[in-house]
Amino acid sequence: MFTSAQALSLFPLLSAFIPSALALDASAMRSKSVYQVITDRFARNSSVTTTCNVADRTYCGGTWSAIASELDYISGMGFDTVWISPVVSNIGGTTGEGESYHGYWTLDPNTLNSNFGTADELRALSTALHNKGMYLMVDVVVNHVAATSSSTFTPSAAYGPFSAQDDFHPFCWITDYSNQTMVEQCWLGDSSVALPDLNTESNTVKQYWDTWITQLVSNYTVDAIRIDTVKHISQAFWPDFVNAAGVFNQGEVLQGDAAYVGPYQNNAQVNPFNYPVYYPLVRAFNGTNQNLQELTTMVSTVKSSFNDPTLLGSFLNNHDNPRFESYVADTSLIKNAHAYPHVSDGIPYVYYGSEAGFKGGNDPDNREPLWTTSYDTNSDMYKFFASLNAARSAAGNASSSFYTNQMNVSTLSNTALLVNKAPLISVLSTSGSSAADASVTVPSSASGWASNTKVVDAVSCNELTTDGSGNLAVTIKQGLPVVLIASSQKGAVCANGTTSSGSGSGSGSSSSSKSAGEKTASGMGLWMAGALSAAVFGLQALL
Ligand SMILES: *[C@@H]1O[C@H](CO)[C@@H](O)[C@H](O)[C@H]1NC(C)=O
Ligand SMILES: *[C@@H]1O[C@H](CO)[C@@H](O)[C@H](O)[C@H]1NC(C)=O
Ligand SMILES: *[C@@H]1O[C@H](CO)[C@@H](O)[C@H](O)[C@H]1NC(C)=O
Ligand SMILES: *[C@@H]1O[C@H](CO)[C@@H](O)[C@H](O)[C@H]1NC(C)=O
Ligand SMILES: *[C@@H]1O[C@H](CO)[C@@H](O)[C@H](O)[C@H]1NC(C)=O
Ligand SMILES: *[C@@H]1O[C@H](CO)[C@@H](O)[C@H](O)[C@H]1NC(C)=O
Ligand SMILES: CC(=O)N[C@H]1CO[C@H](CO)[C@@H](O)[C@@H]1O
Repeated sequence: MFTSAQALSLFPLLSAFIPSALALDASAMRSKSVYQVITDRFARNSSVTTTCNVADRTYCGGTWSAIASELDYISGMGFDTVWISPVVSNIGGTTGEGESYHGYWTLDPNTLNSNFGTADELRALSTALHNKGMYLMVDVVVNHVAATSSSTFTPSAAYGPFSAQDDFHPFCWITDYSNQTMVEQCWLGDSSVALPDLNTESNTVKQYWDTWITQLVSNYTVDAIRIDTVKHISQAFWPDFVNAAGVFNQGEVLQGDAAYVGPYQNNAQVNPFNYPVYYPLVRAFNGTNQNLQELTTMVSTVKSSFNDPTLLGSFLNNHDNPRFESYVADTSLIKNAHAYPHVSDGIPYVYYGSEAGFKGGNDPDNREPLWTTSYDTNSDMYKFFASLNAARSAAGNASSSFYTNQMNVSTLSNTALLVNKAPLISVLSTSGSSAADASVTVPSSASGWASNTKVVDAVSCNELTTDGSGNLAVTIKQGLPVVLIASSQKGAVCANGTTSSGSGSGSGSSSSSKSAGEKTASGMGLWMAGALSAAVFGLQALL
């Protein structure tokens, strides 16, 4: 988790006593695993007891301090980075689309959204994360502000820095998404809520945002940023902005076409979420025995379209799309689909509530309050995510090139996908939980495993051994995913040797979520020791 090389790389920052010593760069980010929350919906003070009805689209009371009080729930699953909603003040009142509880309707980027807390409370969340060896990712919106109507919108002091007409592109709705000029210069939104489009070609606007992001990152010791609506700003805007941020960025380019999305990484220096893989991924597991070809083809297309696919954001669910669980009820299909982002190239993102079995469809249904679940750490899916994070972390510990080596994906049968990201090798299945046992072979030529190699499945905790030629016979039971790593990692992925996620075998005891928590605690000890020695090294070098 904290190598001596990473410790050394922190030296210049620590020696200058800048609190942003933890900031994540691309290389550090590859080993992270992100849990996305909607600040308003993840946790609130227990003194607030009003009913949160998602259909109302109103503020339900979630705060930064309440997130800080539930970090063990997040780290207990093995996530180390928390993505929170945009933090700046939003338009008030009720619109035809409810209130600004999600944080995406900016009013004044110079002030914070007081519904979520104070500046001190945001800093306290950042500190609480860092004290646990975790990281803060903040969502930022720079494309637009918000107004209740396009016709009555007038720039004013209420918009903080953006009070001049020249700060905005003239009004027009985006009506043709194939016209990139229109996508960049016309407005998002509709007659209920218009999103006045900032003139990001103006030097005043551009300079403001570059300074703003530097200060935001510094004021709250932000470790990484998530950038909203990236494709709605010209590519030329981004390099200066992301350099001013100085931390890793993951950006929303909401498009499934890899040829369209690729240049945002290759030229604009934004690391997009992997929407090109998202759509085929959903379709691959959206029912039993779906065709896997579209997914395997897209993996190749992504490899040739992006400079570095290992820096893309991998996800199955988020706040903008119907939860996968709104399409599919089969628990095995759900597990296979969720496994993919963790066992493949890129940085895995899990949307809060996936561990709790939430199945909300389109916005606003997919923005359920989590407090109704009492933060259950014993659910099957909670333990499943702990297993996935442990497997990924163990693979990263076992091989220094795990995160940077590109995977190879192929089919082993009509219903079995081989995701080879050695030393983590997974067999994902579309056969569903009521399928009969099925046998497939992971060939030595793909895995690189020698004869008689012992491996363990991080999901079932079953041990398997390759044959005399290094080939591995794998039995897919109940359509569950199989996530394989060398048996030497068994202690790391299967403490107590019991199943961690209700597979067909093993006792399924509840101890594994506890052991995941314990692992995090001991990992923190190591992390503190690393930070301390880096600080001491920094001081010595200064003297
Ligand atoms: C909840 O509110 C009370 C009273 O304002 C405060 O003392 C407490 O710290 C709050 N807890 C959290 C988790 O925000
Ligand atoms: C694209 O949109 C811009 C801005 O609205 C407009 O000026 C231009 O005519 C459009 N181009 C085409 C080919 O429609
Ligand atoms: C950062 O803090 C400084 C000093 O308090 C303040 O002037 C500035 O507006 C803050 N910027 C942001 C983006 O929080
Ligand atoms: C998934 O399948 C359902 C039908 O079972 C369909 O309505 C839905 O559109 C599909 N979702 C996607 C993203 O393909
Ligand atoms: C994927 O295949 C390429 C070409 O055969 C190989 O160089 C690479 O190491 C493979 N990746 C993994 C993770 O095995
Ligand atoms: C990987 O190594 C880190 C740092 O030594 C440790 O905290 C973590 O528990 C390890 N992960 C696994 C799954 O063993
Ligand atoms: C060998 C081993 O890891 N044993 C542990 C199994 O889980 C229990 C409960 O969490 C621990 O107390 C044991 O130490």
